[in-house]
Amino acid sequence: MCEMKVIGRPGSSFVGRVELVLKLKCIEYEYLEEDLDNKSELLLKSNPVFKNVPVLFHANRPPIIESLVIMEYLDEIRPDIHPILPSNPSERAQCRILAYTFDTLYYPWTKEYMLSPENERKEELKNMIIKGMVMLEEAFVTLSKGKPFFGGDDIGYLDIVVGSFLGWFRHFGIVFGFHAITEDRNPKLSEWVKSMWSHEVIKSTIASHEIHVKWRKTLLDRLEVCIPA
Ligand SMILES: N[C@@H](CCC(=O)N[C@@H](CS)C(=O)NCC(=O)O)C(=O)O
Repeated sequence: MCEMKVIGRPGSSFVGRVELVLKLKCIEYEYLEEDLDNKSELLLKSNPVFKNVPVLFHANRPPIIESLVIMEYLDEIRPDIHPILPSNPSERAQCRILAYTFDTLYYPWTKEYMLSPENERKEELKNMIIKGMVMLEEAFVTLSKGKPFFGGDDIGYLDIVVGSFLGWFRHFGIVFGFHAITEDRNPKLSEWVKSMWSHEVIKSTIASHEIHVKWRKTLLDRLEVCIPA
C-alpha cells in the first residue's frame, strides 16, 4: 500500500506540480481522482476551508494542502533525491517570491483571460501577461546562470511552479492564437519551454490539450450557472 496519496483532478496545474515533484523524487503515490462538481467527503474533510485540490496524505499525518506547501514538504522529507529548492537562502527567497507572484498575479490573469467574454478586457489581460513573462525572462537569466532550467542543470522549484502551466500556455496558442512566451520577447524562456517539453517527467505529467479543452468548458459552464437570469 502506498503511504502517499494525492487528491487530484486531470488538467489541474496545481495538482500537476505535486505529481511532478513526486515523480522527480521517485516517490510512489496513489492518485485519488476528485469530481469537483460533486466534492467527496474526503476532500471536504481534509480541506474544509478552500475545498480545492491538490491534497496530500502522508501515512497517518494530517493532510497537507496548497501546491506550494506540498512541494516544499516533499522536498524536506526527501532532500536526498532531486532537491528542488536552491541551497542558497537568498536564491530560495527569490524562488518563493516569484512563485508567490505567479500564483497571485499571473495565474489569476491567465484564468480571467480564458474565461472573459469581453475582447477589450482580454486584450488588457494579454498585455499584462506579456509584461509578466518579460519579467520572468529576466528572473530566468539570473537564476538559471546560463543553464537550461531555473533550477540549473535539471528541473527545480520554479521550473515546476511555472512549467505546470505549460499546458495552458499551449492551449492559449491553439485556441486564441495567443503565445504568452515568444522567441522575440522571451528568447531564453523560449529555449526553456523546449527543454521542459523534452523532459520525460514533464511530457508524462502535463495533461493533453483535450483535457485542457474539457476543463475550460467546465469552468465556463459553471460561470453560466453563477450568472443570475
Ligand atoms: N492555491 C491552490 C489552488 C488550487 C486550486 O485552485 N485548485 C482548483 C483546481 S485547478 C480547485 O480545486 N478548485 C476547486 C473548485 O473548482 O471547486 C494551490 O496552489 O493548491
